[in-house]
Amino acid sequence: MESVLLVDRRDGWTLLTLNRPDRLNSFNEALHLALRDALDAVAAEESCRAVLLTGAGRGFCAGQDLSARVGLTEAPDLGATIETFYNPLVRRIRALNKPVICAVNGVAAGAGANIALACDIVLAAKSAKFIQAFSKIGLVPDSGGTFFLPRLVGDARARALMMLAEPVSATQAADWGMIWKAVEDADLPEVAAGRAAALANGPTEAYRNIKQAMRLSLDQTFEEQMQTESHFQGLAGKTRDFREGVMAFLEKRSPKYEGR
Ligand code: T3D
Repeated sequence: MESVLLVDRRDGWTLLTLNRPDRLNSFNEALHLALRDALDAVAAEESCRAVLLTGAGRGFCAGQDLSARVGLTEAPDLGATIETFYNPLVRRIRALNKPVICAVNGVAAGAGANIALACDIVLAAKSAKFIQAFSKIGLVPDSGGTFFLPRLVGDARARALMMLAEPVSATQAADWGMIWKAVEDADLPEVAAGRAAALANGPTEAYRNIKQAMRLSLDQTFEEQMQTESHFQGLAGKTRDFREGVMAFLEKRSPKYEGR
């Protein structure tokens, strides 16, 4: 049987493909565990300096596999499944010590939409859609959706998206600042791989600290954030990549970053 997650180690970066295409790559326990293990593995691999997450087939991810929720006789404790599966996944993506690009190749619904938004850079095929599908089945957004969406698109749009559960096209999502870019469907794999390769050849420590500084900026005051910036700049100034970046600039050549 083919794996529910395809892990493809490329030159300096890793492609992770959600692989349950006949269920629109919705999450069952096996997919959760496989993705969790893969993220832990790439976090520990020094040779991997960027991650690209995408989906197999025509969809990116339809959130929770609802067939696993059929025939429940008792009221399930969904809070517990969120704490056990979705929250640890989103925390891993946010805290990963290297950049994560998400290539949304098709529909991203429910937790699938919010897992995409948890990534550092989101590219989407023009035919892709983002749907906060939760309220359609009587649920509330999870996987960080109530945190990310108002910050990305503003309160008014976030509320309407969550309550109306209407699809947002990739182009609209890009216009609203919900994602970075919408690209032609046929171009998505190549554009996303190009970006992952570029990040894999970049100053990894700087990227890691950009992630941390951005994470802190969501909760901190201006003064606290200024201190955060000086802290991280202090660290960046001690990296070999900073020295290389400056030398390359002065010598008018492309830098060769080592990621440290
Ligand atoms: O339970 C907990 O642990 C709480 C956590 C919740 C997290 C969540 O993510 S809740 C939200 C769950 N997701 C949804 O409600 C989305 C359900 N899916 C859809 O609304 C639609 O499928 C889409 C809008 C995403 C796509 O529509 P469309 O018309 O392009 O495709 P389709 O025909 O509906 O789906 C294709 C197949 O995938 C179909 O199977 P079939 O008929 O070909 O055998 C469909 O049943 C299956 N599929 C799609 N989404 C799911 C799914 N199967 C299981 N779970 C799904 N989420």
